[in-house]
Amino acid sequence: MQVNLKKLAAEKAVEYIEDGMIVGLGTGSTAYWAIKKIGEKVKEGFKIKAVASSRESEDIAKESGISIIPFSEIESIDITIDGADEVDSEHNLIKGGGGALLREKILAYNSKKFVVVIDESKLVGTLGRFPLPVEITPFAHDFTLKHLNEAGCVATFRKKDSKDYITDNGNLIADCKFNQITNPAQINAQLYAIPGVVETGLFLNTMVDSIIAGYANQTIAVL
Ligand code: A5P
Repeated sequence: MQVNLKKLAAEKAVEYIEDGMIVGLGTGSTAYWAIKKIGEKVKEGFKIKAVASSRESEDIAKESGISIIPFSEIESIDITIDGADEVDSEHNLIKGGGGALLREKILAYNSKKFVVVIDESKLVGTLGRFPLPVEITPFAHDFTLKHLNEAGCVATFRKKDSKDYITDNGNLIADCKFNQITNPAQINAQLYAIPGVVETGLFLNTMVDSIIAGYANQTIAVL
């Protein structure tokens, strides 16, 4: 039987959650397993409250019996569990393959502990093979795309069913193919400086507390 490595890593991360905590729910096919596991624990009597990084995750959480609370009711988040598209050797991340990077970064930034769950295919030496998602305003989006391209990548608007992909925040996503991002902090700052850029999918290692990776030999490593 083939083991689901995303599930393995996600369920390990759920062990970090303690009764009574405020939990941030990530987005994507790995975070999905964490949400389902948290749902199981809630059914067993675990009392946690959650905030979600996307409408999709909010729906999965509600279906799983997890209470979603408004941000106005909390001061911070105890732990957020989320996936990633790439993790480099210094634990910088590319995120946003699922389009939720802005809300994901807000959750990560406001969390006491940010735990990233991946299968081993996400581990890379240097970031950049996965196109970096950048959320941009619809206003004057062609100008913004032009400046993204000048930053050393090939940037294209993400499409869904041949239409522009629209984020939960009503913005667009530009997927920026760099091939190699050798200095993530510098690229991040450079992209932020472009008016129209709302957020980048670069999550610098200063934001990351733990990385839990599932390996094909069915082991888990906490990095
Ligand atoms: C969602 O916007 C992303 O940041 C995801 O966390 C990332 O794309 C990883 O997704 P999977 O867990 O589906 O691979």
